[in-house]
Amino acid sequence: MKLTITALLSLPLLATAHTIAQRVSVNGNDFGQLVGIRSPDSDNPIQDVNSGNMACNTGFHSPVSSKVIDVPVGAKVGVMWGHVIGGAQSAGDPDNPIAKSHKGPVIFYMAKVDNAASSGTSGLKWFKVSQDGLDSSGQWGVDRMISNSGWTYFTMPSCLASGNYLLRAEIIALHSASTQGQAQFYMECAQINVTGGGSANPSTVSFPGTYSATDPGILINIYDNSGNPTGGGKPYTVPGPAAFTC
Ligand SMILES: *[C@@H]1O[C@H](CO)[C@@H](O)[C@H](O)[C@H]1NC(C)=O
Ligand SMILES: [Cu+2]
Repeated sequence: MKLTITALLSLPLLATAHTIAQRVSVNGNDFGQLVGIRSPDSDNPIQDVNSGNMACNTGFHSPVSSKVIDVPVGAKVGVMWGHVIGGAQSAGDPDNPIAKSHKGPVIFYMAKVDNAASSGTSGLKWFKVSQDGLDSSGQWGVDRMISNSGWTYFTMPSCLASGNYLLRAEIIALHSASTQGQAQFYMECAQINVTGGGSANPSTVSFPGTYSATDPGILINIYDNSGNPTGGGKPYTVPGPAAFTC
């Protein structure tokens, strides 16, 4: 009972302090606010894993960028998260880029499309290219994202086929995830053009479809006996398939 009360007390304080992915960089070149990425006006999470909006969110800030960002294979790709569009909601916003309570993994997926600027988002075939969950010291991908001023990174696999892709950047906030349906999913899709690639054919999954509300990385109590959100010494299983490697 002590455990439960301690955990609950640490939960709801910052429950409305959410996040939006809103900038893309390639090898350190920041393309700027809302360029080449479809970002919504609202920072609210999706909590229904079966929602059609699980692929690339909805309610985009208008106009949506028509930019398709070239990404050479092997490049360090960055996506930056902020509390609201533009980053801080007010000067010194403690919940920018996200509330510190929102522990969880940082994940990237990609889907091959004909034209990243105009592609729809239903029925796409997604593969995971990167995941950053919980490390042995109790630090989450979200902790590292906050330390990096909202930036999250992965390296573009060298064997992927050249051409247009949607790049799906995702954060799952697990502060209330011990109740089914309370994990918070944040995702935005960037419009990219992979260049210099190979001929790999990754196996794929669907959004919605690949996550279940009862997956061990989605329905989970992340608090230890003292109420610390460090996973209680247990390893964390990031939802979805393994990350693709060449
Ligand atoms: C993708 O890159 C290739 C190679 O540089 C280029 O020929 C093509 O026009 C680019 N496509 C888009 C949509 O940017
Ligand atoms: Cu939130």
